[in-house]
Amino acid sequence: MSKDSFPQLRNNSSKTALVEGDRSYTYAEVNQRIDRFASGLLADKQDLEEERIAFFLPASLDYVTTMHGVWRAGGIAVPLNVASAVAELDHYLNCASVTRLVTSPDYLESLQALCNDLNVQLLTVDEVIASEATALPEIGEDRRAMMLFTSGTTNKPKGVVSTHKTIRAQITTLLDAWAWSENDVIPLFLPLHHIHGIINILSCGLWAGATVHLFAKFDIPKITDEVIAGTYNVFMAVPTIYVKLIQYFESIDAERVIRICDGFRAMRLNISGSAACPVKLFNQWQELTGQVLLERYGMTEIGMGISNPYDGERRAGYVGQPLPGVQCQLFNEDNEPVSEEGTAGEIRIKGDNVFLEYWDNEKATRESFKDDWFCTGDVAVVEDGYYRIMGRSSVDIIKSGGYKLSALEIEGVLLTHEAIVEVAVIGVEDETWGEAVVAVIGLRDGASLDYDELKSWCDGKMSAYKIPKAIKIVDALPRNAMGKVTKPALKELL
Ligand code: MLC
Ligand code: AMP
Repeated sequence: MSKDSFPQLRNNSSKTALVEGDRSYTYAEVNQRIDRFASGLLADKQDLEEERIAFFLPASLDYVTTMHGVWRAGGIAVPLNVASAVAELDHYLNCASVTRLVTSPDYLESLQALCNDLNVQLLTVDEVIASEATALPEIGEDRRAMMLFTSGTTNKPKGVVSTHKTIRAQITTLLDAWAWSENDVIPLFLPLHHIHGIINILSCGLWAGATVHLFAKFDIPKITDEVIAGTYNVFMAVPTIYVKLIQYFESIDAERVIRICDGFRAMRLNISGSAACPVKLFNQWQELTGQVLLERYGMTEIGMGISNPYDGERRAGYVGQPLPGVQCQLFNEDNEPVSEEGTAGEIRIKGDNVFLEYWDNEKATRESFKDDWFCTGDVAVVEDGYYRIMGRSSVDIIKSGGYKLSALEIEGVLLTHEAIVEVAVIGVEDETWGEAVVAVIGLRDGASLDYDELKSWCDGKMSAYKIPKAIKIVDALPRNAMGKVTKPALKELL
């Protein structure tokens, strides 16, 4: 495969690729470390032949080393959510038949028992790295490269598999569309088990030869200090981050607010995505910083599909137009293409950017495509040439802080609580999170439950961001004639 088809670090110079805390690493250093890691993974093998190697690592040099090392050695990279409860990892490791899990020394103790149970080898990056690089395999671009987990409407996340070609297409369309260059400097604070952080920020940045500053979490004081210092010229985030920045401005002195806003004003680009950017937020951000947010639409299965333009009108409340190389068509409920403006339809996508398959789930893969179009489940309308996302039909998908959460998955965990006999989890409109998770609960006779008690019970059983923000106890959940809980009716009860 030509070097150009591989999702790689294209620069090999003394230019800074990554900044982590007070350390920085050049492209040459990172590349060399990746080669040694890939060699260590291979040991005496020629090629990992799509072995699934998972990693549980925050944004760090080690993360980049592992991701690219797995790619260069011919494996499938399975990045895990470091905010996951250990109990949730079981599904990912099993589903992907992971053989090795790479982590940092900090997590070894908490992961060891699970790895023993599943017969997965647990390793640190330093344990894998070989003393010198050996020959690495040639890898065809149609080979599987990465598996990310996404919450569907079923209660267990599915493994979305992309090939090297998919990843390259997802990266290269954005490099042109958003005018990436090696002069760019971007902070990365989003989680690295989703495409927003992995593709749009980390992979685009490294492919462009830019500099990526890595943060294990969204550390507002530190990141805004750097914004004041003029460190970054590009900023990409979910709407909740912009809301949190505005809330932060309300808690600090006016002079610092001005300096932070000036820092944003000087940037070449601020992007919002992963969830709808409310028009109010779009306007507030423009008033504060002069930045006209570029909103775009994407999905784990397709990378980015639709984007407002870099040059040209960025319209509040709209996601723009299909990106170059991405075919996009709306379809009505009768499965017919919608061609006129103003008529809503489901977004369907074709192109090299579309994933290969759901891992080990031929049925789900088959059902998600119609006539070679990938069916996103998102409904949109075109108005004056721009797409507007109207939402997705399932009430069982909650959109919170840029995450897509499965209500059924959360219900499944809550039902294991001894006081709970029935539960419905719903998303309730919320200014900060987009939607906040709320659980409506029916209790066993004579049982009682308060919110704090439930919240601490949930700790360790699910990622913190899935834990309901509020609960409501009811005598009985409203059900339809089929006995199914009517969630829209529930929202009216709150
Ligand atoms: C954190 N909390 C959340 C939450 N994240 N609650 C609801 N929804 C969320 N998403 C809760 C925690 O449980 C905690 O609760 C409190 O908020 C503070 O936690 P924190 O970790 O300190 O919060 P913070 O760092 O501010 O995190 C907010 C965030 C994070 C916005 C940075 O949620 C995040 O990184 N979201 C982005 C997810 C993402 O990358 N999505 C892209 C998917 S890809 P308590 O009670 O303990 O105080 C995709 C395709 C595409 O969708 O188009 O991009
Ligand atoms: P995920 O499955 O986690 O990759 O999340 C993808 C989903 O996020 C999409 O199917 C959309 O529902 C939603 N999404 C992404 N970007 C936007 C946006 N700009 N506006 C509205 N929804 C969005």
